[in-house]
Amino acid sequence: MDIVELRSDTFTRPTPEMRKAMADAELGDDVWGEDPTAISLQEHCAGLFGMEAGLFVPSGTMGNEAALKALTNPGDDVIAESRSHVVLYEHGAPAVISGVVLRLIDGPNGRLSVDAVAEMIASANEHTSRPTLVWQENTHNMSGGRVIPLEHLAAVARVAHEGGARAFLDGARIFNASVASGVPVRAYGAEVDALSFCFSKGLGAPVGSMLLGSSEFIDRARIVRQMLGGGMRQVGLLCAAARVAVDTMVERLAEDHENAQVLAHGIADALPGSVDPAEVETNMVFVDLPGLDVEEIVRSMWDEGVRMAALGPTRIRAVTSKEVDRAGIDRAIAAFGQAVRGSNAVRDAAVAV
Ligand code: TLP
Repeated sequence: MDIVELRSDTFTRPTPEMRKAMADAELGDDVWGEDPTAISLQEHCAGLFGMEAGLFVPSGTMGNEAALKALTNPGDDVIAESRSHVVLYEHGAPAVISGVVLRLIDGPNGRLSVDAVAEMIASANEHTSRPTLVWQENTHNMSGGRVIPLEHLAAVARVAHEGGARAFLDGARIFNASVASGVPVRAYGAEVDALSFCFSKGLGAPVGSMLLGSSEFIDRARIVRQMLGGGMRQVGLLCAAARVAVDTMVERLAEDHENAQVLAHGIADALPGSVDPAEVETNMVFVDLPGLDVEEIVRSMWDEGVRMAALGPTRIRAVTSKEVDRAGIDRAIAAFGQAVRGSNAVRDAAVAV
């Protein structure tokens, strides 16, 4: 049975063109700064985002953590939205690696309130510590892959800068944001001091992320990457696939966004109120199932070859990617409908009526 993989866009596998580029890549020792394929990718990506320099890192998590350490000193405060990846999914690394304190703000749709950030920075005095970094995420994963509009991102960065703090962007899926909004990635890059993005999600490369910023920042980040064991030798092998990803896989993200829309509508038809398709802006569909047995529904879909991820007791996440075509989406909708109709809770409710 073909699997319809919707747990994450991290499941994407490299294209034949990526494998060929890997086989043909010109290589050197990147810890010595001599891998031509890595150098060329870093320069190319810096150019795309209008930044001075770039650094290839093994993962989005390492990119985030190396950036944090390069941009802060131990004891600093960092403002972040409370459901950001850096807050929820990096196992306390900001505290362990950088010794920073995350100051959290709940942001509807992943957006930090400009006023809340300004107030947090302004209230610093000799008694309260001063935030030195403001962290944004675009698209914002845990709010359902929502796009942070450029003007909002810029307004948050502006109050950070006015308060003497720097602005960072976790742009793991910045190309999804760009394709969905029509805003070039360069425009996002212009608003922040540094950013990271991933090759290994919707863009389909097997491994890797890019850190971008000033040359001074990248020099510091390179040392942190080494400290974390992320200095890799003939890394051009991976950079070659990443280059194919940025060169050929960006525009097709629109297809993933369309598929997410179709999926959201299908799920909303099967179970009205569980998802609002108007809130699906990119490749993620969050489905709310209060009162239903989420584990049972996920298992039932799994038996039909459809994989979605349970996000806690009442919610499911489905992420579209190049691994799933329209026929796969149709199968996912059918499997969801069947799972919900077969769910104990729905059956019990029907009996009660
Ligand atoms: N996100 C993964 C999981 O870790 C949750 C996923 O399946 O969505 N920033 C953001 C916004 C991310 O969504 C992720 C991965 C990362 C950073 C980390 O990237 P990796 O997995 O390369 O360390």
